[in-house]
Amino acid sequence: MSIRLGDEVAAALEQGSPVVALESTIVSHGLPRPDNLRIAREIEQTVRENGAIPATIGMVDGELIVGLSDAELTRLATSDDVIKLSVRDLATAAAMKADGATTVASTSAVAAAVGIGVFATGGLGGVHREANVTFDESADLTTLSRTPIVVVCAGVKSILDVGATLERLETLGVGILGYRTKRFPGFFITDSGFELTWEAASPEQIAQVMLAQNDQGLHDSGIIVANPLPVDEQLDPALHDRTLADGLQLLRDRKITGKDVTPALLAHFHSATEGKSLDVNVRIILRNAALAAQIAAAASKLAEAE
Ligand code: PSU
Ligand code: MN
Repeated sequence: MSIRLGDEVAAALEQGSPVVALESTIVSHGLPRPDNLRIAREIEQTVRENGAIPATIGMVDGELIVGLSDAELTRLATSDDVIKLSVRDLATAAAMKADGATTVASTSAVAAAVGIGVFATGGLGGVHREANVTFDESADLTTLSRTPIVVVCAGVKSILDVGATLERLETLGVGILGYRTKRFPGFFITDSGFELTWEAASPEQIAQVMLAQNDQGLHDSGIIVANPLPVDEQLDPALHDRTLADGLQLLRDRKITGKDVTPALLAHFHSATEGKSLDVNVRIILRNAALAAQIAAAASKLAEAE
């Protein structure tokens, strides 16, 4: 894979300074315009304020870039021809000189390939409701089964089948740590209703887990850090349930399937809640960016002490 590193990211990786990978699909497809560009910049700023260098990943003109410049980020946030790229699309999109945004799956794969160990996003993809018929399961899951990276997220979107997603993650050997909780978060809502085995108390402890995994020679799978919103910041659960039911009906009516499902449901949430879900979504991402930066900083410190 031919990958260009932004100057700042290249220097940080060279020195062993903390770096946090960020995805671009949330910018191009997950957040509404024109807020998306401002939010993308805020995410990067939050990573900096918490002690790490942000590396937003995406493709411009067929070039895969780790650490988009502000001009490149602007292009992916504003152009109408940005393709949502999963891992399987990366080579074709490069050869075809496309502009593209990377998902959790492709961001994880590219970040790990250049030696970045921590990645912040909003919510992970997973097993869709009715997947027993549609087979719709995000490549985020299978990619994490073979990619050594820590992904900080607020669980999986409540639009998915959360129980089935957790079962698949177990089968695929992907570890999950609740951050200061044993309840798996439900993205817009604090608690998805599912219990976790492991709870991490601090960024340092998560860095210890990364080190232990490496020392054990188990270099080929990801770890999910599930970071829930405080209860008083979640989307009102009743509003959430109503919006979700309407959204699922809308998908059926419009026959929306495949990679368009996630962006369509998120857009429905943002318009149907009159921006309430957007505020919550932004809070989620910024909190995850901060925690990811703290984990990356702790991991760098630990590596230095070795
Ligand atoms: N979660 C969000 N917003 C998003 C996504 C997830 O809150 O935009 C994106 C991520 O890039 C994730 C992708 O990897 O959706 C999952 O898409 P799919 O279900 O098609 O695999
Ligand atoms: Mn899918």
